[in-house]
Amino acid sequence: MISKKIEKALNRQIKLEGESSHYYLAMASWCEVNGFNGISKFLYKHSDEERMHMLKLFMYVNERGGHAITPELKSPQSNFKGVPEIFQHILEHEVMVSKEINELVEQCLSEKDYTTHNFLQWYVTEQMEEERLARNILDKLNLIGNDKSGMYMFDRDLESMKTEDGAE
Ligand code: OFO
Repeated sequence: MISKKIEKALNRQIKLEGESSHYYLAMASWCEVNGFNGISKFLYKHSDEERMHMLKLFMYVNERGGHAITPELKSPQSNFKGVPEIFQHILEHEVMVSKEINELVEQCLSEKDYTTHNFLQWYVTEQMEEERLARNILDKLNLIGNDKSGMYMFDRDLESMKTEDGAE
C-alpha cells in the first residue's frame, strides 16, 4: 500500500507524463504540416510512448491501493521556429522530467517506500536514454546547419530511428 504522500507525488508524475505526450504530439503536428514527415513520425511514436509511461504509473498507483487521477492537460505550444528549436525544447523538457523523477525517487527513500523506489528505476534509466537521444540529435542538427540536403536526409533517417530501446 502506498502512502497518501507518495500517491499524490505519483499522480503529479502521471500528469507530467501526460503533458509530455501532449507536447510531443504538438511538435509532431508542426513537423507534419511543415513537410518534415520523418521527424513527425518519430515524434508521434514518442508521444505514444509518453502515454505508455503515464499508463504504467497509472496502473501502479491503483495496484498499490491508491487512486490514479486522470490529469487535466494544458495545451502545449503549437508553433516553432524550426526543427533545431524543437529538439532544444525536447532536451530541456527531458532534463526537467529527469529532475522530477529524481525528486520522486528521493521522496520514496525518505518515506521508506522501497517498492515504489524499485518501480521508479525503470523511469530513471528511461530518462537517461531520452536525454542522451536528444543530445545526439542536437549534435547532428548542429553539423547539418543550413544544409538543405543534410536536413532532407536527417528527416528521412529519423523516420526509422528508435525512440527508445525495443521500440521501432
Ligand atoms: Fe516519460 O519519458 Fe520523457 O518525459
